[in-house]
Amino acid sequence: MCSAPPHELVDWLWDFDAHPLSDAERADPTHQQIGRVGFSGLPLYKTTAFLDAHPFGTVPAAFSGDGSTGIFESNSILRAVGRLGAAQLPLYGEDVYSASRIDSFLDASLVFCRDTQPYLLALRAGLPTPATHATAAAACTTYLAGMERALAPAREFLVGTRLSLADICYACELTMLWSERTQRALLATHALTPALPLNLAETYPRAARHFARLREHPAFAPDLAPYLAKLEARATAGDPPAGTG
Ligand SMILES: N[C@@H](CCC(=O)N[C@@H](CS)C(=O)NCC(=O)O)C(=O)O
Repeated sequence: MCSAPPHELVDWLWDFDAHPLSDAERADPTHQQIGRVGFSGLPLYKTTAFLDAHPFGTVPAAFSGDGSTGIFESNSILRAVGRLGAAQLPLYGEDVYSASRIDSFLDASLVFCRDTQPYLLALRAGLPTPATHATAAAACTTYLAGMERALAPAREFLVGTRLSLADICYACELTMLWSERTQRALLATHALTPALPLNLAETYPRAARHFARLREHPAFAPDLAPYLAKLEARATAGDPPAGTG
């Protein structure tokens, strides 16, 4: 497995054997592409084999062990991990129905992501627009209302009685949105407030509690806790002084 921060991917060769670009690879015209999402207008370097395996040319990108089969879309990569590790840890349901219900949550999460990604990318570029914000805010309302209902009256997990891919995906989606909390000053200059309500625990108490539980779960905490703590520290540092906001 190999990974790099998103901003470094412009200097990598996108391939089964992904690695930082050599000068010769950068100069090879067969590798040169123009990014569309998240790398809009930037040159990217993708091998023909990568594009054969990943027809939409996106990351995250997973492969079978021999590199012959590409798996794209993050939720499908999540499913592959769930299937590969089923004997050690069943995360993808106990039968056709529970697995399909997990799929239902993964699909709902993809729709949510589709509507929030343009906003998060615009925010990262320092250019949030009312239109991308409105779409993201509406997506948050739909997604969180569904999660709130799914967790009623006091369910511990989204599907069945154990942790599943549905919970993992939910934790990742909310974590992505958490980053906007560090951008409240920028949002305010555009007369906008975070699309994911700051008073989550009051508006969607079960959904908020579930996220709070998941971020502390031993399987999530090593990755999520430091990342969320960093975001929350930056968010607090950017808060207006008490009594002025
Ligand atoms: N829904 C997809 C989104 C993938 C996606 O949009 N990836 C962007 C980066 S955020 C990308 O690879 N862009 C490459 C390009 O524009 O050529 C997923 O979850 O995998």
